[in-house]
Amino acid sequence: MYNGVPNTPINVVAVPPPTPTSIDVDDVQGDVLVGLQKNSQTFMFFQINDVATFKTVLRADIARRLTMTRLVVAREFQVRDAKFRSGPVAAGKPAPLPLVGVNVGFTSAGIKKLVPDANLGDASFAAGASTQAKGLGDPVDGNGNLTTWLAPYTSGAIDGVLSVTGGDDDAVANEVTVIHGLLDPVVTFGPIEQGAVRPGEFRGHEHFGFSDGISQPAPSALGLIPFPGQQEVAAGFFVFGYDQSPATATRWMKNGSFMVFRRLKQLVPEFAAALQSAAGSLGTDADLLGARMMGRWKSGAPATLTPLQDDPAFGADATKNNDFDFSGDQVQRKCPYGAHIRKMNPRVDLTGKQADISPRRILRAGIPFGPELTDAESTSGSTTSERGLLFVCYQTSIANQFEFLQASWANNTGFVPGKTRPDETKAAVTVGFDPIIGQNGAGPARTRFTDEAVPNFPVGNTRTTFDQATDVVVPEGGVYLFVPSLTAIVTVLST
Ligand code: N7H
Repeated sequence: MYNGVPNTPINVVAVPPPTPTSIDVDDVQGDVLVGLQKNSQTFMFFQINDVATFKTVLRADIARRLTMTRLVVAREFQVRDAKFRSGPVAAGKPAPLPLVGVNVGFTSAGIKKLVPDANLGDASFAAGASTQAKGLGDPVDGNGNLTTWLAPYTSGAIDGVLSVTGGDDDAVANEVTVIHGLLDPVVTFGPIEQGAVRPGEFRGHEHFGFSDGISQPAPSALGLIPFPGQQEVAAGFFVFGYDQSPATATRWMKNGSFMVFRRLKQLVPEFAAALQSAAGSLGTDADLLGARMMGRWKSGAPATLTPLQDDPAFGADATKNNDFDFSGDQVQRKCPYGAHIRKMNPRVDLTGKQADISPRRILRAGIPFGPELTDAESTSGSTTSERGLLFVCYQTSIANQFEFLQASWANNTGFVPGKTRPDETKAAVTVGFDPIIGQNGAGPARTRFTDEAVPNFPVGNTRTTFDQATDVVVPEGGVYLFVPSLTAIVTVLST
């Protein structure tokens, strides 16, 4: 994801001319593999009222406004060039380039309106995000109804999304106005979600304060030169029609991808208070505890390489900040097995048949939403204004990728399996929940623990857990979408 941050890796070095083995960069929408450039983003969810007119507008007007991968790659160079010419950002902030981007995706209901007999062969997509949410541990009442989801997301009335991105709010707002002009009242828009990178020194950091958008797989055949430690993963895990993608149920799925959207509220002062209070009783400090639970310090410096203190220069250095595989940290002295980044990408922790984690990788493209924390909220330790992450990821199997990460890794206290304590007992380690996104949906209590809240070196025989009485990330909605190729849009979905 480009988010305008000076330390954001620009990892596209060269795109080869299309060859039979290359990605069709003119046919894959731009957010999927590289990520639309976004300082600001509006998600315009919609319901189609008039299918025939919608198809006409889609083919005649929307299709040519779509931002495909080739343009996104070219814009990465434009951004780099602008930064280079204006010198270090701190020396004189360059005005953001407008770089308006538009992508479109459809839910299963939306696809069926356009192609009534369509079957995309993905059971999670067909069922939809709200049906699948209980299996992800989202809070439910005794009748199985989602209790934290906002009404528009449980209504089943969403057929698709137009996501509009750009260098600033005005650029995005102008394009949103154009889209309203084209599609009102052919569709009914809603919900509308607004995301934006955080201001000033927090740019590139999510609301808990951690630098985000560091570790992404490099899709093969796209011409990326991976950074040290960056895993190259077959493009077929992210886009249909390439090596390793599931057999496509429908020919026109080629160059398309499944998009998972989740509105995740973050309880920022509550998380800070939980870290502070646990740090007090564990005899450690809250920043160290936070870094161990994330697996990175706020700057992005990885705990496994800088275990005891933050190192902002390290965190900002894309040639170093992902160059580790936990092989030197097999007794979780530096980074707990349960840390968010280790749960989500355990690297060499998995052995045997599971050792190749390529089938579990996702491409993330989210953006924060909501206002900055106020002093009053910090002081009271209680959220009064909603803020969080508009989480987005791309994959070719929702069940094997996003849902598997959430349900079978983040929520699974036994994951990573097979670890033992470094002391003479050699007792099995129960890793616990992902302390950021893990959800204990087993009962109403939802309490969670994560093993080894403080470093256990040099003695290696002290055992502690970070216990959390409440969730700090609360799902408020979600949508599963298919982001089709341009070819599918103009030849199948709009005819
Ligand atoms: Fe996570 N955070 O900002 O606190 N995530 N995440 N995530 N996440 C990562 O490498 C965060 C969520 C992954 O390869 C970082 O970019 C927050 C969900 C994966 O090392 C930070 C939320 C899922 C990785 C965060 C959230 C994932 C990753 C480190 C929710 C999937 C890469 C910076 C509000 C189910 C792991 C970075 C790797 C990294 C945060 C959600 C997955 C700081 C706040 C729902 C795969």
